[in-house]
Order: sequence, then C-alpha cells, then structure tokens
Amino acid sequence: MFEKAEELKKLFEEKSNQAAASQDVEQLRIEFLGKKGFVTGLMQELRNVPNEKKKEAGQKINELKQAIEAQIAEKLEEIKKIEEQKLIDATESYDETMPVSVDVGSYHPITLVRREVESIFLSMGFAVEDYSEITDDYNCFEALNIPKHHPARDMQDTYYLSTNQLLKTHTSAAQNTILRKYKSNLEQGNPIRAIFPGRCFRNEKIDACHENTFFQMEGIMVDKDISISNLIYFMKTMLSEVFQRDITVRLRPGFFPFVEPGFELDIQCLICGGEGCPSCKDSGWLELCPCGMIHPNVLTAAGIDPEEYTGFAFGLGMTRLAMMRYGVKDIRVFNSGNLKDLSQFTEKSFTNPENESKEA
Ligand code: FA5
Repeated sequence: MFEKAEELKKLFEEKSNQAAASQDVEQLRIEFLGKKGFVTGLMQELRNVPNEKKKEAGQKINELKQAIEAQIAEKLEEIKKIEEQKLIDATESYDETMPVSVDVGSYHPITLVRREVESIFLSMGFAVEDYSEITDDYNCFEALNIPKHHPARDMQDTYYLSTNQLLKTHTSAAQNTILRKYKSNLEQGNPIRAIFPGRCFRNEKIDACHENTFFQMEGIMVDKDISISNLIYFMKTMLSEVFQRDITVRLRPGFFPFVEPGFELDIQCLICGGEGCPSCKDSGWLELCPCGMIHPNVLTAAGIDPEEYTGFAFGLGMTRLAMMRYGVKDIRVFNSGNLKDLSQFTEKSFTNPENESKEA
C-alpha cells in the first residue's frame, strides 16, 4: 500500500511534467482523482489493510491526494500564465500603424451649423448652455407669460407625457432656468449673455420646411439699457458670419407672449432666390429667427426687476438655418438617417488624414 502510494506519486509527477495544456491537466485529474481514478482505487483497497495499519495507510493516501490536488492547481496556474503570454505575443504582432481603409465618419449638418453659431456667439461673450428635452408646463409656458388656456398655446401642438411633464416645444422653455442661473451677473454689474441650443418637439404636419422634431437655438441678453438696436446688431452679426455673404432679411411684427415688442425675422429663401418653392411654401421667405424684447413678466418670474433691467431674446430655427446654409431643399433629409445625404457636409479635413494623403 505504502509503496503503491509512492509509485502513484512518481507517476503523477512524470505525467504532470508532460502536460502542456489545461485539458491535459484535467485529464490527469480524472485519471488520478476521478471516481475510477488511481487514488480512489487505492482508498478502496484500504479495507484489505490490517486494522493496526489502517490509520497510517489512510493518512498516506490522504497526503497523496492532497499533494496531487496542490500540484494540479499549481500546474493550471502555470499553464494559464503561458497561455496569457501567448495571447499578448499574438496581439503585439498586430500593426496599429496600418492605415485604415475607410473614412472615419461625418458630422451631422445640424451639428456643423450649431458649432458655427456657437463659436460666433462665444466670440461675443455668450455662454453656451444645455437644457433637457423633457420639461414641464411651468417652464415651457407659464414662466413665459403663457398662462393655462391662453390661445398662444395652440401655436405649439405639444406632446404631453403621462408624468405631468412634456417634450419641450421650443428652446424658450429654458429661459427661466438660465435667467435664474446667471441672475447674479447683474448684481455684479455684468450682463447675462447665453445661448442654449436644443431639440424641440411639436405634433406638426410634416412638409418640406416643417418637422415634428427640429432644432432651435435660443439666445438671451439682459442688462441695464438693452434695446432693440442691440438685438438687431447681434442678429445681423450672426447671419453675416454664418452665410459669409449678403443675404436679404426682413423684420416684421410678430406676436409671442414672452416678448414685447416681438418680431419675426425672415430670410429670403436661398433655394429659389425668393421666387417661391416648396422649401419656403411658395412665399419666397422662410421664418428663421423670431425675436423681441423680453417681457417684464418673464423677467419678474426669474426674480429680475424689469424696472431696472431689460433684455432681448431670440429663437433661431437651426434646422431651417442648416437648410439655407447648405441648400437642402427638404427638411426631412436631416432626420432621415440617410448617410449618403448626411455625410456630404462635413469638411474634408474630418476624413481620415491617412486616406487623404493616399489620394493626393
Ligand atoms: C418659437 O418657438 C419661439 N420660442 C421663438 C422666440 C424666442 C420668439 C425668443 C421670441 C423670443 P416659433 O414657433 O416661430 O417660435 O419657432 C421659431 C423658429 O423655429 C421658426 O422661425 C422656425 O425657424 C423654427 N421652427 C418652428 N417650427 C418648426 C418646425 N415644425 N420645423 C422646423 N423648424 C421649425
């Protein structure tokens, strides 16, 4: 019995030295420790050992079993390390400097226009703010001087949620929050200047210039003595920077409960040159950027004294601006997800430089 245990120990060591993969070790485990394995067989032989030797023999078999278990664990650990190293070596043979054969991708045209407008306003000292797409009745309407049951609500067919919230119909919904956020500027003698782009949702009848999901960019400026001249200056600067050429605009009275006076700023349609086409609903003009002087009630709702401060606000239709900027005839292109159309507007410099140098 004792000699047999020693022989098995040696046999296991020999076989274990030859094992090169984890499957080999598993095979060994079954061969020695499995139900029909050598060690199990040895245990069964215990019953033939005389009583006075049984205890010692039992201990010997237990020691053998524990030694084999420990060696199996050690061997598995050793093999695992070797296999990991093999994987690392294989990975290192991958050449990460190899040129990629496809273009990286492209920005959505709305993103391009948004960035352009943002950088224009950033250079004029405006902060860029973000605001959620889900808001509530107070922020979207009441804080903007549009009480419940006011007919002006009909102009924006709203998606209400079952949570008493709603999808914001215009970026003006952030006015109250942003005015409150920057109110302390005024106390320190500085103006409030912020723009806040965002996605808006309305239950619209969709056509070449109307979407149910579109982008606007709101802008506000509040200080002492802000007037319509300031508003017109900023609108003119923004449009001439975006288009980099003379464009025809018109300013006409417009009604929005949150501004007084209010204006509609229209751009002459750049698709048809003002002759009339489906993109401008045959009018030759496209409503682009309504604006006006912030209503005293809106300032009051944000805790700003309208006797002391005045301000302007505008709501730029960014999706329509992108239509005019890139000559896109139909607004539906922007939400189409069609990469063939949408990838055309990205600057060449955004494509993979490796491929460009190959093409050159
Ligand atoms: C508003 O949304 C006001 N909140 C704008 C405003 C802000 C006025 C601050 C005064 C002061 P309006 O509903 O007209 O206004 O939308 C503003 C612009 O968003 C429109 O001129 C148009 O360019 C764009 N727009 C509106 N509805 C759609 C639509 N369904 N699809 C695409 N663009 C739209």
